[in-house]
Amino acid sequence: MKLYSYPAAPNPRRLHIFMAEKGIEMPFEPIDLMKGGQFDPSFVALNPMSTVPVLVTDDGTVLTQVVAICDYLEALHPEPSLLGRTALEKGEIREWSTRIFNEGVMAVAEAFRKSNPNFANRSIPGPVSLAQEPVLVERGLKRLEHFWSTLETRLAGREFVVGDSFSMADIDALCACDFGKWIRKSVPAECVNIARWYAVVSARPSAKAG
Ligand SMILES: N[C@@H](CCC(=O)N[C@@H](CS)C(=O)NCC(=O)O)C(=O)O
Repeated sequence: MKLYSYPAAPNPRRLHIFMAEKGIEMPFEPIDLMKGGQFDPSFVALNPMSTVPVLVTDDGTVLTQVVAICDYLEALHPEPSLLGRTALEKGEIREWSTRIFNEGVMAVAEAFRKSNPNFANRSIPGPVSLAQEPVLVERGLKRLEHFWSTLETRLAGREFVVGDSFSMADIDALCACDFGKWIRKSVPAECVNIARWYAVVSARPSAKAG
């Protein structure tokens, strides 16, 4: 097995925290997104979408999506469970992970990629060249406000996003909160439930992965 990644970026970080929680280590090749490593022909041959992370399994299968890689690794390393043990836990974790990704991570991505000069004509990851649309920055920021309020409500009276243990939903929420800092948007001061939860999950050793 071999992992190609750039751990500091938000999507790879989701995977690196997941692996750290499970104590999974594997051969690793850094793909430096700051230096355009994702467009190197040898990497494009592996993943034509030019995104990280990428996992190549022992039989040569290429997985390019964080959720797919996590599903695969959870099946190989079930403990500790991060994707749920019961049918209901699995459903609820997927429900919240997906919402947090779409409503939180993607809201920040929208505001970040559509405004940062380093991403001119690269407003979405991958090989398609698209101009930055300032209107999407505003939209991303509004979506992010809505996300904070959704997460704040969800965490009222809860230690973790789903159930009574740390899961992928917490990993995704942690990465969404930290990604917000890339656009200088910290969790609003009035979100006391998020602040309490964040103090706990960001103190886990795995949070340093990525
Ligand atoms: N759908 C992919 C998305 C991965 C993705 O967007 N990765 C970003 C880093 S966070 C990337 O590789 N960006 C390359 C670029 O910006 O050119 C997944 O879930 O893993």
